[in-house]
Amino acid sequence: MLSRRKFIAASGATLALSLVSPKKASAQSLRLRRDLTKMTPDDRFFQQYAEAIARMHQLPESDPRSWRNQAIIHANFCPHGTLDFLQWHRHYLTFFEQICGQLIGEPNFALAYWNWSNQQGRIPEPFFADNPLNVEFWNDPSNYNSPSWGQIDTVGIRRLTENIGVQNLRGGDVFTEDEIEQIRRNSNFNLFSRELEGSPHNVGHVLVGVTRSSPFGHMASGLSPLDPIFWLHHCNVDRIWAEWQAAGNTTPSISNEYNQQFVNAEGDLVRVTANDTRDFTALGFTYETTLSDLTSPVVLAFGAGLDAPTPFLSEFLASADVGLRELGKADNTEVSHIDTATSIPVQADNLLTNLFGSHTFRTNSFLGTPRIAVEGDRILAILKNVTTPSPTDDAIVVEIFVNCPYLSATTPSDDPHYAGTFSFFGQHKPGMGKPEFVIDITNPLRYLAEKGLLVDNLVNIQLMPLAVVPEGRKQASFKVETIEIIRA
Ligand SMILES: [Cu+2]
Repeated sequence: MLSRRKFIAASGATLALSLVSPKKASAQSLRLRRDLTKMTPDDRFFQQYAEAIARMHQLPESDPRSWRNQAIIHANFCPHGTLDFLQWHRHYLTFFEQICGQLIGEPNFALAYWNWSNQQGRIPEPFFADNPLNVEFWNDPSNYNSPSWGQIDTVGIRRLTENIGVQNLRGGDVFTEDEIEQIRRNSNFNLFSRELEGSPHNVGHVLVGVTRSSPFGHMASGLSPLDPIFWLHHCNVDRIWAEWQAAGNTTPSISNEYNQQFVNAEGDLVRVTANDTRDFTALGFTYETTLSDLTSPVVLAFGAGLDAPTPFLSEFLASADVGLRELGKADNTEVSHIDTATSIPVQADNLLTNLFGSHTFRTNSFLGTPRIAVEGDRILAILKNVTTPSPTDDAIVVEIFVNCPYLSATTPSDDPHYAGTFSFFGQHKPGMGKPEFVIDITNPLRYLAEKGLLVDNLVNIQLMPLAVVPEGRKQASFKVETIEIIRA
């Protein structure tokens, strides 16, 4: 199989070109969010965060900053499956971070990001010790009836242990650095946001929260913020968005207003908008990984047979937003069930031509320095109008394969026909449209093309829903009504 990770270093690797860099405040004045998985157990962060959680538990029920009230904000207002998913959660994290800082008297207190790509996606040791970071330490019952999630009854447990990380579980390959990098390469915000949400974000909630049997752990529900790891899980989602932004990609304007949803460090309700989040340094924080300047971009090339581009970098910048092109679309009426493959054939025009075209994209994830890169075009499957399982039956991961003649529930995810995985999380809000999921199918298509198996331009998208734990609820069913194949 081709390795898209192998890159050919460009000729004339260092190009002296000054680029427009995103607005940057001085790094010292910003709260610096660091990688949780690289901290030693005696890092000050653990003690500060534990103290903040303890203080929030001590606040009276009437204080909107209490641990439970902060979690209820999520159950009442969080948007999932919408295009302000990232913006809403960025506000949510930032106000929470300021509340923590206020309560412990450390205004520079910064959250940390749980980098699932590191250490097989394990949670560090202090989260299992006898202290406020351990979800079992409090054992808060959720017991809440939410307008969008219905009755939530979860308890303080997690499926992960000190030795089992999310990458060790079925569906866990969405957390590898290769997969995250693939998501960051979407220069289109909608595709980027949906892939980030549906795959590592949703799968993370489900794999952490779905335990052997009901009641599940908090992370599987709308009251997931009752688990201290929630905030650091979302911080990692936010970090990936910040890196995508720092590389020069554009988040479109979304006019949503969030009035009286969040409270500030003093506990006062605030009025904010989705667009307020686009410049994260204006919100007072940054990440270790977004600090580098856009001063020495290097051109890299990805994919078989690609040479690094020779024209001037400015031309690549101008063309970095590759046009999206629909190659094919199909409707489906078949309902999907656990352990059973659903196959949806889509006729895609000019598949081979598009599979071996190329375009540039922006990334800052190599050695921490922003780069312009060229790669072979990618083909994405967009699963549209998805009728979701009921909230009590959605403890599943859905693996996607392409043109696999022998697909069964035991086909492993390192099979060359495997494309990606998504889960359902929080897409039940009344009146909300049916969610969409974005799956990158380039790798299996390139494998098939190399084997000469793509002659008739037929892309057979196969869904394999799997119960997260065998003891979990197994009756989940859902329907993907439309599939679109696009070139990105
Ligand atoms: Cu979430």
